[in-house]
Amino acid sequence: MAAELDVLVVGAGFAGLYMVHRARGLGLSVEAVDAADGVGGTWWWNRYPGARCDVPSLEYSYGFDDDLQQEWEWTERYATQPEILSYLEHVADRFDLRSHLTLGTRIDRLSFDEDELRWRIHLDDGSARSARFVVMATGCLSAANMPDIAGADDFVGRTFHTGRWPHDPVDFAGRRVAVIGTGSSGVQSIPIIAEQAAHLTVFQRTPAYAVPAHNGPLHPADVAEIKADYRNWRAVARDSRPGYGGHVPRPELSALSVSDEERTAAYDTRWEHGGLLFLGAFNDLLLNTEANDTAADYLRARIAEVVDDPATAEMLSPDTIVGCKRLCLDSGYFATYNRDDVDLVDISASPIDRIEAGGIVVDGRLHEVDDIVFATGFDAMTGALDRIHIEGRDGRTLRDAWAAGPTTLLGLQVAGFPNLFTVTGPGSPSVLTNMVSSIEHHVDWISDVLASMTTQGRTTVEATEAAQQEWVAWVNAVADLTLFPSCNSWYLGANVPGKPRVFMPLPGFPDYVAHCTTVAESDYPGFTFG
Ligand code: N01
Repeated sequence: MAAELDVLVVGAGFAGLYMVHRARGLGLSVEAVDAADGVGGTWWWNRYPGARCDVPSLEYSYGFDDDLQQEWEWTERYATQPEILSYLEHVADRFDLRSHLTLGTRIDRLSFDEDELRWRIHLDDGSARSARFVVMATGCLSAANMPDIAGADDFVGRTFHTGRWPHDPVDFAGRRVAVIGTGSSGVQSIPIIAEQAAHLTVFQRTPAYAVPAHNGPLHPADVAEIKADYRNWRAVARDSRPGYGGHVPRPELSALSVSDEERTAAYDTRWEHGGLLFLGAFNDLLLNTEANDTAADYLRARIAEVVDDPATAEMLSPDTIVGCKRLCLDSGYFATYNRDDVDLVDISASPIDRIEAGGIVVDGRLHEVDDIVFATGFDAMTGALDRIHIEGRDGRTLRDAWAAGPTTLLGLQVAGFPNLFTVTGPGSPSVLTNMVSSIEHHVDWISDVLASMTTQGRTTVEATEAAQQEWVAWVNAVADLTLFPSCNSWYLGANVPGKPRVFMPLPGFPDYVAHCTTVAESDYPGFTFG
């Protein structure tokens, strides 16, 4: 493997693999490095029971190659983790990417050499690289958030984190299991763990809103219809707010402009269809609290219908804005609480006191368990970048630059870090969209920059401080127009103690894509070239 590269890519998930493919296509020497022993990124690590995507398979997949999308056969509406992983392995083989990958190796340190105008890269196997460009394809949800709970080391049973699940099958049969956390990972894994375990205790800090997934096998006729017009299907998706579901009619009405019956009928239709586009029932659900309340009331009523015990139903009913935390997809989640062998412990008012050898103590009471599953999420969007020592101009680290919260231009570059790009970085729509749509858009945009620099003999590209400040202000202003910042979500960094509270993703995918195109067509205002 060449020590001197044109492009070093960090990560070999959806973003890293496509970046390698594009960079090689430009005739650049490229290598991707990933700590995992295989490709897949998120889908390599998140192997917990029930792990599957919440964006439909036919859209949560690459659109850059028509043969690939025509040939690959998804089996279910929402693909399972193993199926997505085998898809990414197929992509790595089909496009002959493996010779460009260094797996099972972590990048310890990246530093920009201002004399040579190259990045120096140190890997944990003791080897080094030098590259003109570095592309951080590190994922938005890849740095596991493990809460610091007193006594955790004393626990004698097994512990797991959903985002770092073992590769060997985990057998919960006959065991008393605790799950801490009720976000998407908890909501997906809890019904399956409950079926396997002798007893399950769920520790809930904040209840989650969930709509039915209505997952099931894909019908060949529906797949054929999409594949007959796949390019157009993708184009329509790219033009939709979340980067998928472009064929679903856009909401034109306010939830407050219709009668109660019409509103309920609209929610019923979305409920019966299932999926995250429930929030598209009206055009103001994430803009107006009163409108949002109508959705919240609807979803709470649905919980009360399913959960037999009114006290448990009450505990499971959120009182927050619907959608300000990512909505979850339910495949038997709420019904699980009707089982005699499942208990729910509310830790909103009184957090876990400590973990002891035999279990978890809350309010002085020991809940005896054999296994603890931490479904406690991620240090989202910045965590994976923070965990690498990245040193830009004047020895300034990215950690220091982002001490008060992440700052980027377009979510793609950080001032003071020349020739370093972040795929789906903070300040871009990323996690508010179909990630694959955002990833393809970013990788294409970065590839265009690299191509134009080669043509024009430019050596460095860097966001200006002024343009970055303007962009950050814009992202905050847009977020403040919405209800997104209104609760303690990982979008805001609120789930990680001490993390600055900044709303990190930018709502509004199509406008963002159009803006990035204008920037490229205008020779990149806001960026300087050396
Ligand atoms: O993580 P989360 P996740 N003590 O942060 C709780 C994507 N994803 O892995 O809300 C006790 O959402 C925390 O409580 P609170 C998707 O984008 C997608 O579930 O902070 N509890 C919360 O209940 C998703 O949004 C899919 O009060 C603690 C839970 O742990 C994102 O990944 C599947 C705690 C964490 O929920 C993250 O989802 C899985 C503590 N110290 C993930 N710390 C699909 O595609 C945290 N919690 C379907």
